[in-house]
Amino acid sequence: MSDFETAGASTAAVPVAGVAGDSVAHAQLKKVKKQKVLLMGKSGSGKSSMRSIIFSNYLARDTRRLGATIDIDLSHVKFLGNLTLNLWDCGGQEAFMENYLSQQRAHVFSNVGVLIYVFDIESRDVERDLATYVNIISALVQYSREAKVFVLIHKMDLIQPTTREETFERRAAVVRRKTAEAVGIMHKQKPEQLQPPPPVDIDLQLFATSIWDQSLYKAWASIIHDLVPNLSIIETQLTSLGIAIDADEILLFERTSFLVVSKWTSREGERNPYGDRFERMSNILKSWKHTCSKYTGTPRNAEQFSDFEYKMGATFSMFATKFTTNTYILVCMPPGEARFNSAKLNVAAARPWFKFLDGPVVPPAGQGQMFVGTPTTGYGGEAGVGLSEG
Ligand SMILES: Nc1nc2c(ncn2[C@@H]2O[C@H](COP(=O)(O)OP(=O)(O)OP(=O)(O)O)[C@@H](O)[C@H]2O)c(=O)[nH]1
Ligand SMILES: [Mg+2]
Repeated sequence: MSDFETAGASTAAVPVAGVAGDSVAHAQLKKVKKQKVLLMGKSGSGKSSMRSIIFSNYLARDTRRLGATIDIDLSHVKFLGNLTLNLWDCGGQEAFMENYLSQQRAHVFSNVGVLIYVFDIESRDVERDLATYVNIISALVQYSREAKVFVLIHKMDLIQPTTREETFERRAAVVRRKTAEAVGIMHKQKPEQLQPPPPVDIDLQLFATSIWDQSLYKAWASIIHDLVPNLSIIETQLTSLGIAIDADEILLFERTSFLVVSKWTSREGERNPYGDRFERMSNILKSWKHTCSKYTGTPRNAEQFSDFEYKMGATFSMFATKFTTNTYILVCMPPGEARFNSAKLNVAAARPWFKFLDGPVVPPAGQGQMFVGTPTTGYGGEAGVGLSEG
């Protein structure tokens, strides 16, 4: 029995407290946010490949055709309508790197929100790669000391599965040490300062990645997670919805990248032993989208599916459906036809309350609230029972 039912909610309609119907929450919504994201690393390390897979619907094998990036390839990726990623894909050939660190230094490293640095695990000149990395971190600290740093130890598919974890940990330890060194160099470069500069506490996260599996989605979901505006409101609303429909898990995906923007998991759902299920779902849904495109002849970037249902007998049910203009939602729940149908109706009813994900904020008119019925009340008879008007 869910907490929801335990609370004695046996009526057809139950207001979900504190969600978007609450005008205070809407007043707190933040407006459009721009983030400068630097994508750097040695030439051939895989920067443009991952960018093309995540944001341009490339298949992993398509990346073999990519040419080396000349200077900086600048793209503006609209994410969820209210976040724009200014993605600076910086060609990694030595001459370009030297140029970023000298003539273009201020231009490249100012106002950076996130630096994603990619190391090719198979590189033959590790010392040189690390020396370049130290120089890049020094420049970043000089111009954007608040920036977050994500280091991707990439092409892990080329390492034997049995030694992958150990290889990653060893390389990660070296990168952490070099990052600390880079910050130290910055301090030494300013002896003329009377006051010692404040300590730089670099926000560094490391991931083992490959374009050939779901690890890429895990890393990129973490990168965008902290950038998404209004995350706490999204999380509050997903929690309310999840509890109300008695789900085990809800995932919210951005529609083009299929990166998980936010998720909610019930106590029961937390017992799921597959810790990588989120990025696996991103990978599966995106592959499925490609397959739909192939067999329907629709362009890869077009919307190919609006609904995906899966009922696994007495084990579980799930559906993934188009939610708002910029998102898909996936709901996983215990089996049962009434519960399934009720959840689908409730998700549809909740849609207007997540409209803020699509861009400029328009608070819902009137005093409406997101109402939902319990899974036990069902919706078989009167359509819209328990749904209020917004
Ligand atoms: N095995 C393997 N190959 C990869 C992976 N990621 C990218 N590649 C390959 O690496 C090659 C170079 O990739 P790019 O993305 O063009 O490299 P880049 O970092 O953008 O290079 P520059 O633009 O010159 O800086 C391509 O042939 C990709 O298919 C990976 O995870 N595993
Ligand atoms: Mg490139």
